[in-house]
Amino acid sequence: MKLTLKQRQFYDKNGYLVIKGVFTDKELEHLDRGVYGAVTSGNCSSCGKVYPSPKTLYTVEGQYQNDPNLLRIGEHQAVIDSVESLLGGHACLSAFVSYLKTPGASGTSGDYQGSHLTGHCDYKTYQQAGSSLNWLFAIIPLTDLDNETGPLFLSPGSHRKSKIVPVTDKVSEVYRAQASDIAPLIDAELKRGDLCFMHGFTWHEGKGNDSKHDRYGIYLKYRAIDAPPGCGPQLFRERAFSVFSEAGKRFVPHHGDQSFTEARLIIDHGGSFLLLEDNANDWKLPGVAPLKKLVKESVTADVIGQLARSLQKRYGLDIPWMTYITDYCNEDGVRRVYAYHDRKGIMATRSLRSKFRWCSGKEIRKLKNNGKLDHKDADAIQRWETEGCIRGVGESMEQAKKFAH
Ligand SMILES: O=C(O)CCC(=O)C(=O)O
Ligand SMILES: [Fe+2]
Repeated sequence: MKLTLKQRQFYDKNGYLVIKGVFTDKELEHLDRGVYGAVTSGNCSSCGKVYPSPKTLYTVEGQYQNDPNLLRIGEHQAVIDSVESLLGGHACLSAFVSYLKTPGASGTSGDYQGSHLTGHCDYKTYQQAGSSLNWLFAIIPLTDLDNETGPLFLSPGSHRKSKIVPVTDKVSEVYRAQASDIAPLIDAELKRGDLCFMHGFTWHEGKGNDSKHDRYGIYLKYRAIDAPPGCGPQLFRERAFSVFSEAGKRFVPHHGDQSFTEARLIIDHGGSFLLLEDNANDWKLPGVAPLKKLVKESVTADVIGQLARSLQKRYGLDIPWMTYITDYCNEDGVRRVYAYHDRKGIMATRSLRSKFRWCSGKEIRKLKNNGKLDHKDADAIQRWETEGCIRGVGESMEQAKKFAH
């Protein structure tokens, strides 16, 4: 399904687009089966409440599912053609969630920066999907979101009130719009079988379920391939990845069954990189290993938090933000690497203990060739230097809440 120029212009102006009646009854029944299969079998999060408990939100995370009825919607032609047209190039899934709210369940909570009690914007530096600088929602309601069931409200044009502002030549931050900056939220009047695209900066609110039936639907998040999440992606389990077709696997680039066991940081001061002495004259990027057990709801933000706290505690390095570069897998688990641009030279000028050294790109390559620097560290530095990405800042939840704009 190709979007018309008019549809793309509507999306650019309003930060959302609704296409009516996209899915066939058969396709919708597959999705029903997928959502209810997960909810009734308990393969979802619900604070331990067995379905059907009243006033309960059941969250089905596609990352942990293996049912084609549910997962194959992530590569549905009508969805991905439009997504890639709106994001301006190749895209991938950054989150795959289905929400089911039983009668009496409340609406969404407010923005984390506190300017609205129920409406919010999901660009968040501490979230695996929300911290990309170019992402959107593809929403597929599976019930009519009428007044009783709980409409999806959104604020037309609100996506333009948040601003992307460069921090360095490689990384940008977002000045997030506040509730007072945006137009009033309106009912998107979504019905079962519609497809709604919503910009990642668009303010919105899902109302509570005052009806006598379940309110449920699919909320997919896609990001442009060249706009990685500042705080790093969460991994789809291999069993979820394997459900996608050969052609559809490109929508799930981050997958694996291992957990995060280590995190390292590239500190870049004008093309010089900070290395830490390893044993016997070898060098490595500073970091933390092993990581302690991660908080399930915010794994990626927790990795940043543990890395930041460890670098502060062990070496006195204060890192205000980091941006995700890549992951390396070995038998023990996943090592995640981030970068920080020490633009002001705060770290470069302080007297670091002798076990640190600053190295130019040339010295990095020499150390690597002499077997004195881990190849993965050298690779991460090269990616940071050469990859043409639109990178945003990633933060731990505490940092995001402390330094919020
Ligand atoms: O309940 C809804 O329709 C909105 C959910 C929401 O805010 C979200 O998925 O980010
Ligand atoms: Fe939201």
